Amino acid sequence: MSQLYLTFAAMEELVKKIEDYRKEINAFNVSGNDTAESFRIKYLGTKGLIKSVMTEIKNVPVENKKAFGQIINDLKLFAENKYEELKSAEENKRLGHHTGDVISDIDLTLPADKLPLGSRHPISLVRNKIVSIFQRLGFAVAEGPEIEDDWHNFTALNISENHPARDMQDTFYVSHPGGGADWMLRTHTSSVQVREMEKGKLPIRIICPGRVYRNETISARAHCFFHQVEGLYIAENVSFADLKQTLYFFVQEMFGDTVKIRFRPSYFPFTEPSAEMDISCLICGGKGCNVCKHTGWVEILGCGMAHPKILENCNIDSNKYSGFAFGMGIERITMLKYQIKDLRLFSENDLRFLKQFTSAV
Ligand code: 2NL
Repeated sequence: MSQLYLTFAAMEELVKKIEDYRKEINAFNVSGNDTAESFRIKYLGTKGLIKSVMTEIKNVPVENKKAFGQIINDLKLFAENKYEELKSAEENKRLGHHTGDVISDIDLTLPADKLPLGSRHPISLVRNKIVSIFQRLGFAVAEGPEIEDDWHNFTALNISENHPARDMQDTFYVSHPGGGADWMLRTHTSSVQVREMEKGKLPIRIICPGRVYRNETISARAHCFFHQVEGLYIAENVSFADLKQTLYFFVQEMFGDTVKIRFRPSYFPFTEPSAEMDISCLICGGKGCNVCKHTGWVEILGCGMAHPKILENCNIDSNKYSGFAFGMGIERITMLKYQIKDLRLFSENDLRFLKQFTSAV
């Protein structure tokens, strides 16, 4: 069967039709029933005029097909651009932009969307509380570096060369661009207190909150980093009674005034004598429960009188001055305060956990 191609006259007519459509499209404006959508249906729709001229291509003789394809494609692009113009013209009309007036269906008086509000980390809340209690007793906050040298972290604190705390198993040693002596992540904030003592300004009454690092296997009760507050008071005639009264005040402010304290003898290389302090169990009030392992008491901190040797190490005359020091883990205090059973919750960033601590302590 032979293909029936358009005659020359018919092709001329088709070109004319395409030119007419272009003129119509150019003149189209949105008004009344003439909308961007009616334009789309008329020209660009599946049964639209451009589709219908496209179907004519099959009847165009081979040598003219390419030229026809091009002018029809041009027309289609022209109509598509026009359609986008018409849509934005309609949108502008809807918003009243064309007249410059402010009538619009966007209500600018509506309250803004709620911004999700974060909450403080429980460790921060408890640290702030601890800091503010000691500030009321005249303690100033001191801070120092997390990467320390052997002197400030160990030697000045009377921690001997062969002390197990220095072991690779307990301490994270780091290489330092400056090279030289041993560098490490501080294992306690006592190093900050050494730096304060070395400044030579007395008396000293400071607390040192901060993050510390120990090379421990992570579990419900241990982590490779945790947070500490250490305190140091050095002046003339500071006694163990001053230490007891200071810590008793702290406990009453932190846990309430029905809480009792007790001291047990202990050992730290940097204090003599040394003690650990317990508080009466917050859960059972001392009657005995799981939290206090049926003893009625829970340990919250270590403390003692500053060892004369560390005073001398920092060029402080230990005949003239004496002092007390204490150290506590913020995680431990927080776990007791909120009955949190697993240390790992503090560093997992699970919002379901963190969102529970919105109010001030
Ligand atoms: C604990 C025990 C303690 C200290 C820290 C200290 C610091 C200097 C001098 C003397 Cl510069 N002592 N700090 C003293 C006793 C105990 O911490 O169990 N901490 C979590």
